[in-house]
Amino acid sequence: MTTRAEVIADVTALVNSRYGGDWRKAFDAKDADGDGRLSRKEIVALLADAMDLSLLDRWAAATAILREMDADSDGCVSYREFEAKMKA
Ligand SMILES: [Ca+2]
Repeated sequence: MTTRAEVIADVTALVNSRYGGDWRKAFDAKDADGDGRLSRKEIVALLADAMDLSLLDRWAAATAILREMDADSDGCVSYREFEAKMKA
């Protein structure tokens, strides 16, 4: 199992190393369809870059992230939701 702290630590490391610490840039890069929200599939792609996990574990972690971050329950994570949780 992947803990929330591990996910945040690894995603933060990715944002720092690849996007110069710019969360907005990282979010936009992973928002593949450009709708301003990260879908489960887009979150899985983000985790694939950030962490060395099996596909199954990536999906489980993405589901946990959605459950926690998706404040308005639209099935996606908005930048506001993403930033609020990740940078907390
Ligand atoms: Ca999207």
